[in-house]
Amino acid sequence: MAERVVLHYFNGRGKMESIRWLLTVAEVEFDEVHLTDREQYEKLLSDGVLMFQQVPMVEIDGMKLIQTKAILNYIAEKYNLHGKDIKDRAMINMYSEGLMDLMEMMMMLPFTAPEDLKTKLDTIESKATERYLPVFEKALCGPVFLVGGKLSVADVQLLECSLMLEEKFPGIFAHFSNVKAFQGRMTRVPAISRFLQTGSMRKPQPDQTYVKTVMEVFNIQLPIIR
Ligand code: GSN
Repeated sequence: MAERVVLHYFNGRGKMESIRWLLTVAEVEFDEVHLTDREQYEKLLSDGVLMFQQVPMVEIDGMKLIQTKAILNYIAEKYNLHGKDIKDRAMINMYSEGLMDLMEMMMMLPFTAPEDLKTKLDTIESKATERYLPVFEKALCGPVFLVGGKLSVADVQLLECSLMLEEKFPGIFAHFSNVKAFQGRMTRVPAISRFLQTGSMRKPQPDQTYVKTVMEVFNIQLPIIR
């Protein structure tokens, strides 16, 4: 029997959350080892399992994979969530990169100086509504999925991103009815519906405990984002 997939990361969303989402949609069960202190991180470093001294790290199929995109691509390829050919894949990667850019902006919010928070939120909201959402609204005018009539990693990331956006900006989809309808369809997929219920492996919005742990593990001072 194949060994279970093990995720090494904080007990929070960060860069690992998209991986949790993708495994969930692929219906792959996983375990998690949470980084809670500096010693644990130093042990991973001294064991030589973090190629670039960074997490996320995922144990899968006898490998210890690092780099979020490489991990997502491996899972997407393995579970047929990466389109039918290289042209589909190019489109999927384009959408996926755009969504990661937007989600990374939101990921950094808890590490932002309080006096800069409003400006950062305003920038994210206007980028979301003027740059990113129009692209997805157009792509979903008719089709059920973003690329090739088939569920892909880009769809999973769009769903994750749409839920993150709504947490910060309720009503943001008022002028993006195709994206909102897509979100509704996706949340009715049984594995996704289970993931959205309390007690699943989905992580809540980052809180002060998460921020404090990340800072302690990496020996960093706040604010790291200005
Ligand atoms: O996408 C990736 O996996 C890499 N390109 C970046 C991973 C990364 O930045 N990991 C951070 C923690 S998660 N947050 O942003 C990390 O391990 N930082 C420690 C360090 O020394 O860089």
